[in-house]
Amino acid sequence: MTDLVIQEEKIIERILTLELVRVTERAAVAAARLRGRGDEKAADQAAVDAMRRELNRLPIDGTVVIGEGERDEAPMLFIGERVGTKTGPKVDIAVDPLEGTTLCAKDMPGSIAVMAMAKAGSLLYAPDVYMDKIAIGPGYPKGVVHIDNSVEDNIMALAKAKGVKPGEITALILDRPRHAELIAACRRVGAGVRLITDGDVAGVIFTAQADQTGVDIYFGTGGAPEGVLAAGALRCVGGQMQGRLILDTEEKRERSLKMGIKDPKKIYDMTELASGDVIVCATGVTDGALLKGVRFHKEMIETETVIYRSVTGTVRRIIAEHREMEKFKLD
Ligand code: VTB
Repeated sequence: MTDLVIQEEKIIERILTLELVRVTERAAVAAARLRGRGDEKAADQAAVDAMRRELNRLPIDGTVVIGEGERDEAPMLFIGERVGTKTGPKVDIAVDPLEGTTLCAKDMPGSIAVMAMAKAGSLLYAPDVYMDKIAIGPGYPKGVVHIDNSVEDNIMALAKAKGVKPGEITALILDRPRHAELIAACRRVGAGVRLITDGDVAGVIFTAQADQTGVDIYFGTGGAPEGVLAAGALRCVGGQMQGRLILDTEEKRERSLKMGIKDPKKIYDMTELASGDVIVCATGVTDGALLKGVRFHKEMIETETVIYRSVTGTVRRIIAEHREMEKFKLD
């Protein structure tokens, strides 16, 4: 088989790119109705319900590889659940119907409804564990940073490649006690640290837009599902990312082995986290640097969505005005 044939086999029907928009739009609007109400679970559930219903309308034979959890703990969008009309192409689906549930419950910046789709077998079948991650944007030589290098070395190398001083580098890190040493190490070498409370899918994507966001590098431990979604988007714009699952108990190692992960210490490159033709789609729930949140008007609902498609590197932003959304009841 030639490379070309392999490539073509991995390519997803182009029209599906736009179909995903409806899915994340619906999830975002459902969550936005519960924005700022202080109820994370209700907002998450609303997004899950809406995303699942809309996914089941797509002409795909989809399997959720990254979802709301394993079958016994998630009644909907569990890992392994089949979605779509089952008539179309076999695809992997990764969902995070409400990324940043706390952000939504508190109406703080950056919560999004996000999902990815790729030909079956393309997305890492990742258990819901932590992942150690490092990511930078496009334009750097390959391997300039590495997950196993010291923080100091990574920042020095990045600064050199960017042509600035280490003190002119900004790292984005989740504000968690587990990151105390990481944060201290960044500051020791002179770098600035921007802390976020949640939302590391967007956090990784920020590195790809350093001019606008001011973020040069993403470091730290976040959710593995979020890592796969972020890798899909970053692949499209050409940054670099590595991830390593944190399988620190026998139970987690066994669970991942069942999912096909043989080497618990493996470092996954961006293209191993999300390979082939990956489409990532995200709609803003609350306002954020990546996307504007949902706006409710008298007879119209406004949403902003971004869609990344890795095979062509296309990034589309869709601002939609929904006038009939409420008429078309989802059930
Ligand atoms: C991060 C963050 C997400 O999970 O991935 C985080 O970016 C990791 O888990 O928005 P902890 O909260 O336990 O640190 C989220 O907060 C989503 O739940």
